[in-house]
Amino acid sequence: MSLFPSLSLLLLSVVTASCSETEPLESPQKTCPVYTCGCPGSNGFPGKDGRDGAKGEKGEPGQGLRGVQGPPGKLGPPGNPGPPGLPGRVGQKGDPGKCPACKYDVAASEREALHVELNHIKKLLKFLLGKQVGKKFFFTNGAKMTFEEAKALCAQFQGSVATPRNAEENKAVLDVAKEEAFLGITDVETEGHFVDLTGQSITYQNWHDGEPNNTGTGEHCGMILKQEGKWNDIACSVSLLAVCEATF
Ligand code: FUC
Ligand code: CA
Repeated sequence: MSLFPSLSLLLLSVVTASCSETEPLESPQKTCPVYTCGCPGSNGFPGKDGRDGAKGEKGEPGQGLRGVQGPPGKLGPPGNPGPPGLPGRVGQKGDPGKCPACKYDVAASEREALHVELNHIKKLLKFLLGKQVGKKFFFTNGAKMTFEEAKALCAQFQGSVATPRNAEENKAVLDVAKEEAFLGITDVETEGHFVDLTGQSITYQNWHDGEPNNTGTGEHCGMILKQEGKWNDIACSVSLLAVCEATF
């Protein structure tokens, strides 16, 4: 270590000690015995506080006890909709719905009773009519009328003027008709081409020899003769027995 700093310090101490034992500087006789310079003044008051320093780094967690858990935070925003789930099982069959157009809602027990009664009436009607071929029934009220009147009468029973489609049906019509009766065929649209009342060409025919001959002022309706159930064309305006056909 150099001796110079220590020597300087020692010298400064001597000067300071000397100055502290001398009279105030205002006295002209009191001078520094070593140097001609003045003595250092006494320390001033501390200066003002400096500005706040830069923010320090976050400290380590404290060692004290952990505080109680705070209240739950605010509700977050709703999440995105999830994918559609698997289809559910097929449910049980529901009750029959009510018919909005129906004025009355008929109970099932009442419907069953009506069904039984309707079947009873059908059975009686078939017995009285007697003439059935397959599902088709032939019947008459015994009255005579024009062809147009016969059509209107049969329409009341959701039926038609009797139109035999084969020999069996033709025999049934003959059995019902106690006299000559209209058939449901006409050639009013095309002379000589007889069609049924729906406009369809007929495939079964049983014309008498020489018929249809369209005699007189014209004969555009068909009829069944009592002779072997043969057919003749006749004027539609004449009055003949009306025989109807319908299914039940
Ligand atoms: C035959 C028939 C006519 C009529 C007349 C009386 O000439 O062809 O349709 O029935 O007889
Ligand atoms: Ca004729």
